[in-house]
Amino acid sequence: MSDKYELYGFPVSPFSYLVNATLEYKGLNYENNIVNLRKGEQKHPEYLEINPYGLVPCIKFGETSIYESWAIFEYLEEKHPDKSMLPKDAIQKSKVRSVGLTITNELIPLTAQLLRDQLGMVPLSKERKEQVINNLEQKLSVFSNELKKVKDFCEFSPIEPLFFQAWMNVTFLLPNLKEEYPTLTEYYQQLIEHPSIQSIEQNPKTIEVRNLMRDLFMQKA
Ligand SMILES: N[C@@H](CCC(=O)N[C@@H](CS)C(=O)NCC(=O)O)C(=O)O
Repeated sequence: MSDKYELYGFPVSPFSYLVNATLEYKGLNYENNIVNLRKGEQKHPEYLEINPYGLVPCIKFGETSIYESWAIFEYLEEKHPDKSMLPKDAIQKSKVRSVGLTITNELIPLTAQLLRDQLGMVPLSKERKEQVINNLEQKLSVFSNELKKVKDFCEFSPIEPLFFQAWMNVTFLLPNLKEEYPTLTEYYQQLIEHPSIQSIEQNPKTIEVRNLMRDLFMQKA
């Protein structure tokens, strides 16, 4: 019997994107439920029953729910190993995790600070904003080298969806980085063509959220 998964996510979140792309790549049966972070739906009591921390993503099947994007990914990878998203070799596997976790733990939190500032949620002083941008740029330089070493270990790993959405967010805020990091821009362009990413991008729910966020940023600009 194949499990039917309920995905709870918000497409512009790279963490949600990782889980959505994993479900897509593995060809799993799932329903995509949008938790509108702009409306605060992640803090609604019904959602807190699924993820008591009130964050996306989360998956639910039967009575079980799992939160934390990497925990969800690891569960799906173990349960549905056919289309593996990790290399078999232990060293390569750890390297892919290192690079993927750097996106999660280093690049995304810095970008999130800039996004929250741009939306007026948690404004940054001019000085602090410059520090965050410098820090992000330094990390991107290292990341761009590290990525080269691992990107051919696996056809599609957590790195691809995490990077795809994170880079979209970074360059939305700082468009000049597209030219500063041509290898990252080129990699992003290649990823747009990937069938699992195409499938998410063509989903009307994704398009709706992307338009919503774009309008919101235009209003704030
Ligand atoms: N470590 C968590 C992070 C999840 C997270 O921070 N999600 C953000 C979206 S990118 C969220 O739900 N934010 C809503 C809020 O802070 O209220 C994971 O990997 O799943």
